[in-house]
This record gives sequence, structure tokens and C-alpha cells, in this order.
Amino acid sequence: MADSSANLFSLEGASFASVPLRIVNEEYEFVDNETLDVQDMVEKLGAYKGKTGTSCPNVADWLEAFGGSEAVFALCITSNLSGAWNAAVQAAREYMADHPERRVCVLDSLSTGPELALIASRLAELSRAGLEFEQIERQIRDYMTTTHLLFMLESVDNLAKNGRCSPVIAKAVGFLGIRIVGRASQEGTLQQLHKCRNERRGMEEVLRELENLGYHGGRVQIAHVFNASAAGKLGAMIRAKWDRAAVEIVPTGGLCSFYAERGGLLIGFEGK
Ligand code: X90
Repeated sequence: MADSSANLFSLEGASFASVPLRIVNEEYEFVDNETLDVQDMVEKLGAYKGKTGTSCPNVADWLEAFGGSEAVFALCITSNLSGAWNAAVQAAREYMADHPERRVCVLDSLSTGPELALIASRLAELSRAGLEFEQIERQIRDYMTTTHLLFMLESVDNLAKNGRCSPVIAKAVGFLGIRIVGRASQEGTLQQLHKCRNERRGMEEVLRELENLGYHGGRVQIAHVFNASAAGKLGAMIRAKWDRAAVEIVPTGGLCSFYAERGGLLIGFEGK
């Protein structure tokens, strides 16, 4: 299972559950599940004057998701920006104390969105291959050292207002057309790499950073916040540069749409 920051609600060939985060203010509570109307949420929040925040799944939410499963891999948004991982670790401890024969492995992605989706899909492959739980754990931890996340954002207002990125980064954007290109740091925080004048410049930096992080034509997932056209353009640029590139484009769910904001792109990929 993965929390809903993965923008993933089902996983081919695997038994999968998404555990929702929530987007909340004094007027609304949006549960980030498959039935959430993200467009409607973004419109309502755009018109809402007060402050909006988010909340992660708690211990009870994770326990409910574990259900009666014998073996679980629980994949979480970076523990440096959310309490989701902490709650999952505690839930796993309780679950295994109550049922010593069951196994839960909680994984801190130190990332979000499409990087989680890649990891989840690799987990599905490993489990289909019929490996033992411990072997899957070893292999997935190896794989996670090779995956990365880049982002290209038009606004970081919601991140800054919720104390999830430095005010310095927040000041850099907000001017017309400016894009912030950055990455999930090794500590699982937002790291700004470039401030770009326009979308084209932003994409050129993304291509350079893909290369810097060891991308050599493996899997890439681009998650976009109502920006299929930019995602398509970037995907084409990646395929033009690496002929073995396997590019997948998906829309963001509620949590990533709230924080990456309209126009934003999140790029998860296999590198070094
Ligand atoms: O627990 C909670 O309330 C959730 C808080 C989540 C905060 C971060 C969400 C980031 C979403 C934004 C751009 C990519 C940042 C990558 C940093 C690791 C996407």
C-alpha cells in the first residue's frame, strides 16, 4: 500500500490499497481518494479566503488499511515533510505485536508522487516474481537508492504557507512565468536547483538534471497538475534525447495537486 501522495489507486497484478491524506480548512474536508473531484477541489480552494492545510493518515487509518493482510509493504511520503511514515511505523509495531506471524515493512520514500508510483510498481514486480518477503525488502531498498524526483513548479504558496518549504524559495516564484526547478533532496526535503524564466528554460534544466542524476533511458513518470500539454512536451523531449526512455504521464491526485499547484510537474525516474 501507499499513501495517496503516490497518485495511485490501483496497481496492475498486485493487491494494492491507497491510504488517503486529507486537505482541510474550516469549510471543507477533501479526502484524497479515488472519488475525489480534484478539479472541483482546486476551484473551491481557489475561491476560499482562509488558510488550508493537510493531514496525514493516523495510526488507526493504517491499521484499518492493513486489515488482515499477512504481508504488507507500506510506502510513505517523505518523513521530513509529513507524519505519515511515523504513524505507519507505529501502526506496524502494534499490528505485528498483535499478530506475530504477520509482516509489515514501512518504507520512507524521502519523496512523493511519481517516485512512489515507480517504487510501488517495482514492488508489484518483485512480489509477482514470487520472492520471499526479506528478499523483496532488500531489493526494494536497493531500487529506492536509484530513483529520484525532480519538480517544476509555478507556485509554492501552499508549501510555504504550511511550512513545507523555505520562504526564500517562496519569494523566488510568483512572478509571471517563473518556474522553480528542484529535486527531492537526499533528506527528503525540497531543494531548489534553478529559477527559470519560462517553461522552455525550465524543461531544459529538467533534462540536464535528469542526466546529472544518472538517468539513462529507464522509466520516467511525469505527474502533472492540470498541465497535460507541458507533461506531453517534456515527455517528447525525454524520448528525443534517450531512445530507450519509457515515459508515463499521469494526473496528480488531491495532495500533490494542492502542494504542486496548478501547472506543476513532478518527474519521478530511474537514475543512479
Ligand atoms: O502530512 C501532511 O499533511 C502532508 C504534507 C505534505 C507536504 C509535501 C507535499 C509535496 C507535494 C510538491 C513538490 C515536490 C516536493 C518534493 C519534496 C520531497 C509535491
